[in-house]
Amino acid sequence: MKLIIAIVQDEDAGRLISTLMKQGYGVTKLATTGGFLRAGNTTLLVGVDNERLQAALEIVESICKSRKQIVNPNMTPFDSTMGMSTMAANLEIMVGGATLFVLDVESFKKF
Ligand code: 2BA
Repeated sequence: MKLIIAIVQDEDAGRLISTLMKQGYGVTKLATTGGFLRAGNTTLLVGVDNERLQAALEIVESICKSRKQIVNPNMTPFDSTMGMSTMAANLEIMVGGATLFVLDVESFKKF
C-alpha cells in the first residue's frame, strides 16, 4: 500500500476530491499554507493499494492545472532570506499542478 500526499491548488481541490471518491479512493483533505506564497492550498492524503496507485496519479495529473501567479518578492521569504533588494520587481511564477509525495505504508489499520 502507498500513501499519496498531494499538495494542490484550492481551485482544483473540489473536483479532484469528488473524482477520486467516485472512483472509490479514500481521501482526507487538509487546509494547508504554502511556505513561499504564504497562501492557502489543499493537501490530500490518499491511501491506495499498489495496483491502483498509477490510476490515482493519473486522475491528479488530469485535474490539477498549473497557473501563473504574480508575486511581490517583498512579500515572500525572498526578502529576508535570499538577500534581494526590498525594491525588487514583481515576479511571475508557475504554481502547481500538484506536488506529490508517494510513501510506502508500513501498516494500515482501522479500529
Ligand atoms: P508555496 O511554498 O507557497 O510555493 C508556491 C509556488 O512558489 C511554487 O509552486 C513555486 O512555483 C514557487 N516557489 C516556491 N519556492 C520558491 C523559491 N524558493 N523560489 C522561487 N519560487 C518558489 P509549486 O512548486 O507548484 O508548489 C506549490 C506548493 O506545493 C508550495 O506552495 C508548497 O505548499 C508545496 N510544496 C512544493 N514543494 C514542496 C516540498 N519540496 N516540500 C513540501 N511542500 C512543497
